[in-house]
Amino acid sequence: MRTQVAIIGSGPSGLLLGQLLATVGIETILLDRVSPEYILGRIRAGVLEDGAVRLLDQAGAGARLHAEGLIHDGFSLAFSGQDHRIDLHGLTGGKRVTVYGQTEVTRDLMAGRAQSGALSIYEAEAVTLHDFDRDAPYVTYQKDGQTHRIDCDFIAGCDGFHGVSRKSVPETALRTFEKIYPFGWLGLLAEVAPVSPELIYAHHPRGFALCSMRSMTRSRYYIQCSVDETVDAWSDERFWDELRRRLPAHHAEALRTAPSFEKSIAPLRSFVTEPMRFGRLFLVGDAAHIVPPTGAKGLNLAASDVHYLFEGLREQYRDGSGAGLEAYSAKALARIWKAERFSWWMTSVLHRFPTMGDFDQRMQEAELAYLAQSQAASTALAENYVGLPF
Ligand code: RFL
Ligand code: PHB
Repeated sequence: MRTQVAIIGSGPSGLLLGQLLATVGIETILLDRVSPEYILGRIRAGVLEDGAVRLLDQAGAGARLHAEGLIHDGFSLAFSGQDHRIDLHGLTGGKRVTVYGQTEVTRDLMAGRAQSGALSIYEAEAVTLHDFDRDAPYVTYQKDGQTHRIDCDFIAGCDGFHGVSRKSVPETALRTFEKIYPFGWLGLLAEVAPVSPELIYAHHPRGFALCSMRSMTRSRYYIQCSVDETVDAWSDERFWDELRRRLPAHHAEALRTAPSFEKSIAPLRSFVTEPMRFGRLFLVGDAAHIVPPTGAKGLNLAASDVHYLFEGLREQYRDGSGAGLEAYSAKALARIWKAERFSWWMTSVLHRFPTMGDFDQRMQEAELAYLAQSQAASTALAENYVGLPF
């Protein structure tokens, strides 16, 4: 088989890139290790920046998002038993975010790809990247007991943090930066109205909590937990009790509960690989970088990477110029490091670290109080939360 761009990974990065390339007639074949059903069973991001929404529109995948997504003009920072609203819309001159689950983004993109007739190969085993440091790269994989080969011009490594693409690059050719946090997030999904119409990011001496949602009848809640915790140790009752303890009293009283239908623990990590290009291989999204979810940036960063790579590939095929592809890594990384800083900072201010003493607790409370009172400080928070330009 032959294609122009081989895309490894059918998460939001790979699917969005494929749909954007299809709009300008660039052919792709997409490979994933698992099935579409498995991918759609993963519950992940919930908050989209305007830039990500624009790209989904450009890819022709925005219709349901506009019909069903919830526009949020602000969120609450809860600490010392009180709410402090961050007015995203007012502080950023009219910007806002859209609450629409990654599962739904992925479903919409998969439907678009199926409609366009582009080839997707799921449950592809032993995906291997070859000769991307030369002129004629190719990808091999196994399916139904046979080895297959795809020749291509470029390979887009959109296969997430545990994928094969980054690992195919010689270790000496890349530099990685990593920070692992000493806690995780336990997340729960339930068919029940959210406790409040806006998200609540709650700081508490017992640990961080987040009240989010997927719709006005479906809630997504998270509580900070220790890294060695298992889901089995958390009955729904225990989860709801712990969540209530971390919220201001009026929210704890208003919280409505229902049986959970998904519960999972995610570790928190910051990670960046430099550079993001090796010859004809480009790393995109979680394959190149990870942020802790506190700033809601992971999926949005994947979208901005895709934008830069799409523009580079379009320029290459339309004008024969490699300038955009040359600039891909530097442009993407400039935005990534700023989102890394923001996500690290949100995580540092809002979580309980095992080494914290009373002094550190007061420092966090003072920082949050300053944020709530100072227009300059809350503007900086709002500007990053709605997304820096790209
Ligand atoms: P994905 O989604 O991990 O997709 C990678 C795909 O590659 C496949 N794959 C392979 N295919 C072939 N061969 C191999 N060897 C392969 N290895 C892997 C996988 O099966 C998979 O289908 O990466 P992508 O596309 O870069 O997308 C990144 C986002 O998924 C991620 O950044 C976000 O989910 C992060 N995130 C959030 N981001 C936001 O912007 N806003 C949020 O509110 C937000 N909340 C979150 C989050 C992530 C979370 N978790 C669980 C990590 C909340 C949580 C709890
Ligand atoms: C979510 O709804 O899953 C979500 C929302 C905001 C975050 C992280 C996750 O910062």
